[in-house]
Amino acid sequence: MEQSQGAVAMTLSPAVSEALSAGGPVVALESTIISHGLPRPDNLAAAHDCENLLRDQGVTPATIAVLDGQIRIGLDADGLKRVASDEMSKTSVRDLPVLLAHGRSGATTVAATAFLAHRAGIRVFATGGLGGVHRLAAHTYDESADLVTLGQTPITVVSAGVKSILDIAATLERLETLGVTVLGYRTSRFPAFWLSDSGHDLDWRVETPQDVAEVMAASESLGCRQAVLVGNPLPADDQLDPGVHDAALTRALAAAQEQRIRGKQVTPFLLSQMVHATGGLSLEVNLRIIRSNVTLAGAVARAWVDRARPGATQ
Ligand code: PSU
Ligand code: MN
Repeated sequence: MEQSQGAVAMTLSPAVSEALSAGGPVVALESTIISHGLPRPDNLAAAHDCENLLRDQGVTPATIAVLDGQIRIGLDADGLKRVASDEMSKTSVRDLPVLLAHGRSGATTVAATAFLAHRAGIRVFATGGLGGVHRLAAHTYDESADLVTLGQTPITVVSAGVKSILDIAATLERLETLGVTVLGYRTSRFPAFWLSDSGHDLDWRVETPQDVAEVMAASESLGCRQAVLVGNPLPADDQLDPGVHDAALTRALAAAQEQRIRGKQVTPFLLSQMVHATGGLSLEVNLRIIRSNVTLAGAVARAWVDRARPGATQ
């Protein structure tokens, strides 16, 4: 269904359109993780898996991408297949105008997905790991647009913190500066994606999806324009073995330096190097992270709509 939000036309899938008009729970999912974050063919299976995990909870999935210059909120099987199999550009907010003007296709990052989901009226978004400040940012200025966008977009993002390929301390400083509300889900430590604990303390901890929904409601009532970030760690038993992780990360970072990887190639390059250097173990952990975040985001989306319906069962 074509829906005009301001001047921009967005195509909502019938399921997403119905759920939003009925005030039902909806969770946005990004497409860069499918196109650039996971190797084929696991990527397509993971995309379907995430959607089904949400449907099993009675939540409508809205995977977001741009196809042939059209903003698509909720993809059909063909759309998911295209994102997983076609060569598609990694699309941040700044790329959206060009894709629309030129009728091009692109897989949306956390930044572009959050931007579009908010405009479609979606309140909750699940990803694997948010982008952040890269380790050599003092020299390269490489900071993900995910951070700036979350500083300007009132949406709740469930993420396993940020990837350990990044400068996590600097990322937390930037989240503070940008006014993003950061919550630890059943933890007081910021997760580091493959690792459950980055070693960095968080100020705020929540215990239930309802707690998250209360914070969202308070943020909205204050008129905050910033996101709420829910850091959801894997249980320690499910994380990547820290020894394996550290050795692989050293190799991955060295390879990026040697090959002078720059710009938007940095994150996909490091992710694929990690898969290689861990003999596929990082991929298994990555898939567990996505499933866990999608499941929690579904529960948060349900808690959010249940708040708005007094007397509804929790
Ligand atoms: N986390 C993952 N896999 C990914 C990404 C994050 O587990 O593929 C993607 C997201 O789309 C995120 C992007 O927005 O990487 C960040 O890229 P950059 O550092 O270039 O902003
Ligand atoms: Mn970058």
